[in-house]
Amino acid sequence: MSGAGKTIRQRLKSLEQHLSKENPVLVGAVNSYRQLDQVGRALGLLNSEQSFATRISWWPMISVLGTFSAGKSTFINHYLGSTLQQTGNQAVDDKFTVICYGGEHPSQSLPGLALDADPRFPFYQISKELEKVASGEGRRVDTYLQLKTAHSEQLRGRILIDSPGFDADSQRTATLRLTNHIVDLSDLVLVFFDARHPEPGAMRDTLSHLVGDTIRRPDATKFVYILNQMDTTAREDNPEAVVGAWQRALAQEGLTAGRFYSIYNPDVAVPIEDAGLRKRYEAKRDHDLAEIHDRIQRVGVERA
Ligand SMILES: Nc1nc2c(ncn2[C@@H]2O[C@H](COP(=O)(O)OP(=O)(O)OP(=O)(O)O)[C@@H](O)[C@H]2O)c(=O)[nH]1
Ligand SMILES: [Mg+2]
Repeated sequence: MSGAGKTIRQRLKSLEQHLSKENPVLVGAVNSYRQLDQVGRALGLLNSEQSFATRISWWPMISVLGTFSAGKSTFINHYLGSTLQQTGNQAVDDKFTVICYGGEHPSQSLPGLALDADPRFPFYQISKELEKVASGEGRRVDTYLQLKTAHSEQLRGRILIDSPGFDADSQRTATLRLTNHIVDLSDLVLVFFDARHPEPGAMRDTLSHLVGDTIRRPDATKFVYILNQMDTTAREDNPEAVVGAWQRALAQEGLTAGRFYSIYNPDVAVPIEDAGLRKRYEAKRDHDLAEIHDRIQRVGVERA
């Protein structure tokens, strides 16, 4: 595994090597952390095997959250241009998946322990945090997290996080803790909802947890709200009504600012027979999808 037995010095060295391939402007920052660590050790804030460098995310992070089967994984696959993530209507993924650039190598899957042991990722020693909120769960970090590498240029210099469908009622404390951790560290948070269930009832829990808590944040602008599967409204041709109901539900949770998008996935959408209607739907989708992709692309640049 990436370095369970490595010293912090070796870890920082390998952090530099990875950064030089993906995000060269940040290489110099590692040294600043070495200096800061010396100060931290002198003050007794760090022991010899700790580093401030492990307390931030070195990779700009984009996370995808939202309701069950809203199309989170399908969106990520489409963005990456590969079938990395499993999709389907049966709650297929019950883990958070950290997706990072794998260079020329074929995709690889690694257990959550790899993330727990690697300071390049924002889950370094997360098992300790899980243990704090839910005794015994720290050891089970593999059931909550996995790491995947993919050969996609879209991933160079950034990481994407796919998440299991959010359901506050049945969510374990450890999952909620991880969700908060991810939201805190993310540069951009895409919150997915499903146009098949735009009414408040189906998404109340998700709304109050994911949205209700976000409005008071100083970094509220990093949240983007996406109503997906808009193709399913074509049969009744009522996209405005569906979007309106959804936006009212968000407003009820106190959310009136932020970016709202409505899209559907070109790869899996129900075909729209009527040519005029199809054009209208495609135009709206392409416009919104382009803006979302642009936001994702900009994340890496803005950070650097
Ligand atoms: N019609 C239509 N179907 C979609 C769209 N996006 C995704 N789907 C389908 O919806 C189902 C769920 O998609 P996923 O991508 O697995 O959804 P998810 O949000 O990752 O689901 P969980 O990880 O289980 O929460 C799959 O059968 C997809 O093919 C869309 O825009 N339109
Ligand atoms: Mg999924």
